Order: sequence, then C-alpha cells, then structure tokens
Amino acid sequence: MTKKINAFPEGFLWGGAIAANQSEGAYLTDGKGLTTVDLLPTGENRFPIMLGSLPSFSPMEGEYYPSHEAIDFYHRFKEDIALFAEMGFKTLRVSISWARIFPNGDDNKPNEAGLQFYDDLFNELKKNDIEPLVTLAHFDVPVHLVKEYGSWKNRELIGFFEKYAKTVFSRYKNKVKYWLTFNEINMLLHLPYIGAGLVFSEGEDKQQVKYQAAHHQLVASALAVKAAHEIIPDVKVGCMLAAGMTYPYSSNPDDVMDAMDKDRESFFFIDVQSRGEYPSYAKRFFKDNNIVVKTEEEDEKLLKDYTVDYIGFSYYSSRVTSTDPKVQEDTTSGNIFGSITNPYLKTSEWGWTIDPKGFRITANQLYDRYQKPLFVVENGLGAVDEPDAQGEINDDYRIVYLRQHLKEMQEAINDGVDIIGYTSWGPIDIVSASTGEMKKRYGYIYVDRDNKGNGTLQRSKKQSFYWYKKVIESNGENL
Ligand code: BGP
Repeated sequence: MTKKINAFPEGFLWGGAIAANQSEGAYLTDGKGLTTVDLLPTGENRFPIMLGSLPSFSPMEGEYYPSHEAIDFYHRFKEDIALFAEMGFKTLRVSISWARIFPNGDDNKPNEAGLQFYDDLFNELKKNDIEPLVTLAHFDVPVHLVKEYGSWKNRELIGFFEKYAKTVFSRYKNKVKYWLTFNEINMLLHLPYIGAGLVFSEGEDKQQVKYQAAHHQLVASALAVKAAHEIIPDVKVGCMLAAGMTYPYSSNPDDVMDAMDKDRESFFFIDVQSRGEYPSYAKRFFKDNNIVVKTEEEDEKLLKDYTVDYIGFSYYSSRVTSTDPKVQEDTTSGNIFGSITNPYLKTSEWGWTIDPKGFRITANQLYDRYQKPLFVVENGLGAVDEPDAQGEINDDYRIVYLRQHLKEMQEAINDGVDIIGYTSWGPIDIVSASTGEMKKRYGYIYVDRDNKGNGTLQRSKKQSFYWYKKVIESNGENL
C-alpha cells in the first residue's frame, strides 16, 4: 500500500507533556526533599530568583509557592490518566522529581517511597496502554545540592546525577523506553536558576559560571545515555531543546549574522549532545568572551561516544533579531528569549509570538542539522479560559492554535522530516513555569484552581478535549 502523502506515520506517538514540579504537589510527602522550584513564589519576587538571586534557602513567610500543591497530580494521577486514555493518548511525558528519589541529592540510598510512586504511575500508564516518556531533570534540583555544592557549578553534581539516573533506569527498565535528560537544556543561559539551580554571588562572572555548569550538564547527559544503554535494551534517550528559530529583521547582513549567532547559542547544546563535540564556533565565542571551561581528560571521549538517539524539542514561538537600535526598541513582552516584534505575526496574551510556519521551519532546520528522529515534546497556547454561563469552556482559540501547528508539523513530515511523536504541553491545566500562575492554561482538561491556590481542584473537559480525541482517533487526518 502506498503511503498517503498527508498521513502521519503509523504508530505516531500522540499525547501530552507535564512536569513533576508543575503538577504533582505533595512537595514534602513521602520523604521528598525540597527542590529549587519549591522556593519559587508567584509575584514580583519570582523573576529575580529565576535569574539567579535566591534570597533564602527556605520558603519565605507571606509568599505563595504554587509547586507545593500544584494540581495534586501526586494523589489524583489515576483520575487524570483515565481522562488522557479517554482522549486516546499513546504517550504521556512526565518528569521524575530527583528529590523524591534522593531527597538531598547526595544521599547514599534512594527513598523507596519516591521510587514506589513512579512505579505506581508507570503501572497505571501501562494499564491504559500509554507509553511513558520520562524527563530526568525538568527544572528541579534538590535544594541541598544548591546550598552545599553550588549546584551545577560544581563538577560533583555529575556523579550525583549519574547515580540518580542509574537508579531510575534500573528500577524502571521494564517500564520506560523513552527518556529525556535535561528539559530545555539551553534555558540555563536565560533562566539559570530554573535551568541549573544557579545562584550567583556578588561579582561572579555569570557567563563563565553558566558555561561551566553547561559543560557539567552535558557530561552528565552523556553519562546518562551511556548508563541507559547499558541497563535498558532498546532504550531511546533524547536531548531536549527550547527551539524556535530566529529571523533576521532585515536582509542587512549584520542582522542575518546576528540571527545566526542567536540560533547557535541554542544549537550549541544539541551540537554537543547530538554530534558529540564542541562546535568550532563555540571555541571562538569562548575566546572572545574570556570564558575558560574546565574539563577532564575523559570528557571528550564521553561526549563523542554517548550521543543522543533522538532530538526532543519544545516549540512555542519564533524570534526576531536586529542590530538596529531603533528596531530593537519594539519588543514583545513576556518572551523569555527576548524578541523584537514580528510585524507579520500576532502574539498570545503573554506576548509569545504565534508562528505555525516557524514550527515547520524549525523542524526542518533541526532535521537538516542532526539527521536524527525528532520528537515534539512541547507545544501549545497558554491562555485565560473563562467558563461560559453553562460552565463550559469553549477554547476554540486553543483549537485554532493547535490545528495550525499540527498542519505545519504534517507539512514538515511531508518535507521528509522524521517526526516520531507529538506531546502538547499541559494537556491538563498545570502551574505555569515562567509566571507560577494557574490562569495561564494550556489544557484540554480544566482544573478548578486559581493563582492563590483557591478552588476545588475538580477536573472538567474543555471543548478542545473532544477535538484532540478526534485528532488522535484519526491519526491526525481529522484536524
Ligand atoms: C517550557 C517548559 C515547561 C512549560 C512551558 C510553558 O519552557 O519546559 O515547563 O511550562 O515552557 O511555559 P509557561 O508555563 O511559562 O507558559
């Protein structure tokens, strides 16, 4: 039978993606240790902390910390998985909270209750024919490691992470085939506390510290790939990039060069994780910026020998860059990467540029560069959802966003790009990573919870729930 040109591949992994710290809650339950995200309040103090100025190593009086209860997925995962199964999910992306397994990060023995929780979670997924896709580190580091070791600044973190990775690979080797090492590894450059638990002291050279921490994560990632392949037959381990291409604002070669440099800032990580070595442009960048990355003799070979099996990436928006100071004044708000307004495109309520075609371009760009299967592990629209008079949520704006993106993903596949799956972000409303708010929602399933932690936590289906179910049922034909 000849393959229909518009069809998604058979066995395409449709699903959704969440992260431990944004969904589980139960932040100190069953022996879990405090993580970096547990110290991130909502409100004006959040952003400075994400950038690396942590005022206190314990929660502060008068602040609200959304990760502490989140949407209580820890106790409600069975109910939530039943809803995902009803939509026909083939896969669910979750993350393991490092501090549930090793509460301090450097403990001798793992915490059995934490291990048991993920056993129960993976069993429940299996019961529902949903393949788990598991991130080892999604923005959370045990606080003890930050306090005592300086987090990923310190090379010792590599060993602690390797031990954690080996522990979960051995425990779940019969249950989990798809893994990701560090979520949005390039986020370390933009939100260093979120990406790597970095807290800067007065006068510290931030660039230097970030790239040293990046090196440690890259080596740790290679060691995780090594361990996974030794422990789990047929395992697939991916990297994870916050993707989204950068357009030059004009055809001025200076703008084009600037766009190339900005993209390389992100590609740097995947060039190492996928091609197995520091790219030549990084060497020049380090030299020009007086960055000296300390390495050990074995690093080069480890990076070379243990590259990733597939490229995981998130895609929300594209970016624009210009070298013209006048043009630079017009920026979109709320964009973590910082971007000039694209005059051709609209933005979300949070200022994120909506660019479906950029999704196709990005996928092509990544495939051209790495020639490895791609897995779209995040995409979606953060929006305010208001129930109507009947209490229903008609989130047609979300359906429009997703439909446009899925069409472009289909085009990318027709372009010849090998995409193995798509997990939209936050299939159930969860805490927003950047703002800590509940009102920035991505879900097909509504959760009754507000920014202050009020609400019953009751789950209900939005209009998009029925739409996504049809998409999966038809393997993407019925968009
Ligand atoms: C990515 C993160 C997620 C997530 C998503 C949406 O950067 O990997 O954790 O939350 O973005 O961002 P936000 O929640 O800030 O809208």
